[in-house]
Amino acid sequence: MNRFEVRTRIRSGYLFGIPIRWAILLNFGLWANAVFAADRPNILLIVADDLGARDLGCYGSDLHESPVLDDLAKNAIKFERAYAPSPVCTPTRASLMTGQHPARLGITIWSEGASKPDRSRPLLPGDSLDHLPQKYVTLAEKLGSAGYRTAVVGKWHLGDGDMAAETQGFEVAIGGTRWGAPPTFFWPYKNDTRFRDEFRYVPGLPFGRRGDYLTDALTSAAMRVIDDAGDDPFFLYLAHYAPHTPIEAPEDLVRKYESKIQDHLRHRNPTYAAMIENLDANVGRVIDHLKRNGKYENTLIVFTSDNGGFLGDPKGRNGVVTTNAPLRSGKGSAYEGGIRVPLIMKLPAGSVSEPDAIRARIIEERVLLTDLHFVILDLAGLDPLPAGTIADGIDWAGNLTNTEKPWPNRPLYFHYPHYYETTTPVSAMIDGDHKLLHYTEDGHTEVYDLSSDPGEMKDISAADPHRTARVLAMLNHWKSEVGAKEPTPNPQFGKESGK
Ligand SMILES: [Ca+2]
Repeated sequence: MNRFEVRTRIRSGYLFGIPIRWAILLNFGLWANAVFAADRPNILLIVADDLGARDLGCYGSDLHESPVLDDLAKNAIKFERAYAPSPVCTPTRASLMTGQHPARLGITIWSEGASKPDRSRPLLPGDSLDHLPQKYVTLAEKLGSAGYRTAVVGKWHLGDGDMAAETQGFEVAIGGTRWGAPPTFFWPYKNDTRFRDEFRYVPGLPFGRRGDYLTDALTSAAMRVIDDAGDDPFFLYLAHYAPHTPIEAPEDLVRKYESKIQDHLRHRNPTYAAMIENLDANVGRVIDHLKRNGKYENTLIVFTSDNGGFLGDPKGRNGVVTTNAPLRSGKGSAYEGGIRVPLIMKLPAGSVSEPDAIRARIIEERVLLTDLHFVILDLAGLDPLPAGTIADGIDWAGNLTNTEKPWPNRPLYFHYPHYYETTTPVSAMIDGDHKLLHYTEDGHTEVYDLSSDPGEMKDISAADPHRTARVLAMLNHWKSEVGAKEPTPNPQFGKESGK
């Protein structure tokens, strides 16, 4: 009897011929965890940083090469319309860990931005926490209590000290801090001068040599974690810093792309391209390691990114980084380029009854990364929604294993009460193909039909003002329900400083 049969029998009311109410009397929960932990699938959750929706070969890049992920997408499940719940790092990561929306968590900007809110603009940003409070039960805590060995390797960005990853359910944490990026991707991954106003470092890695590259080192650490889990099921959150700034990559790969750049290409940053090819090769190293150790088949692999591609700072250190075209805008924005991300999943063997028929699929439905919290728990054989769970995502694991099952319909919400190079404070709602954005600073609303206008070029808010008003009211209702923090007028804006 595998775990899926067990779950079916639990639903039927009997297990091993024992009525479930007796099993509950026998403290069934703990017993089941002890008996079946070894049978659970391993979970490898790889989250790239700032990787845009069009940055991989299989998602339409005309420059970046990503043969490993292309191959995984072709032979597994590729999502065409996956959304991060936030256009920036920390909120999306907090949402993955908790299954709650960033606006409900009160975490709406990256950690450093929450610590030092921008007071130079017409609106003061909505209040945001700079860490994930302990009161939440994280994905790692849930999986850990079901017998998983839990590790995070790479970016954490949800606090340090009392809020470090080690305090949020991860037995092992390597390479993560409250910071969103390393000062450099080259050994020793720290700065000898201050990075803005901080000395930054990447903790927990063994000795390296000059020229060693961070994505390679994190992957090696992840492979050791897999070895150290032995025969226990593991949850490995492999949170690569690449391809976030600073845009730096191994020299040989940069040269390769320098020779490939042409004026007509959409993607034209050779160093960024090299970061992505290196990231892809490192995903390949982990996959090969799983295969060598006989763990690949029973591992759920999820590959995604935390927000849309970073357009860059044309006059700054990083230059033009990427474009998410034909999607509009990029990181920070509630337009599609800021919130759409790649998402590829490989199911563990045993989770589907006809693996060949339904493993390789392209899914067009709109999904939210917050959903992954529940989908992963379900695929791990746990109850994703025990009584009392606050869920801002839905569990569509059943749709992956049963192609006949209709996908649930629900609106998607976004709330970014902050400024960024690409935006002023904005909230948005997607209902079917209908997308509404509301900009707080000047109060204007835009509406797009994503089916005919995926690039959000033609604002149709005036075409049906009643519908626009109704959808805006729904968005506002949702914001008040989750307690979304709003920006407020900045009384100091426009006044002389007095100096
Ligand atoms: Ca990010």
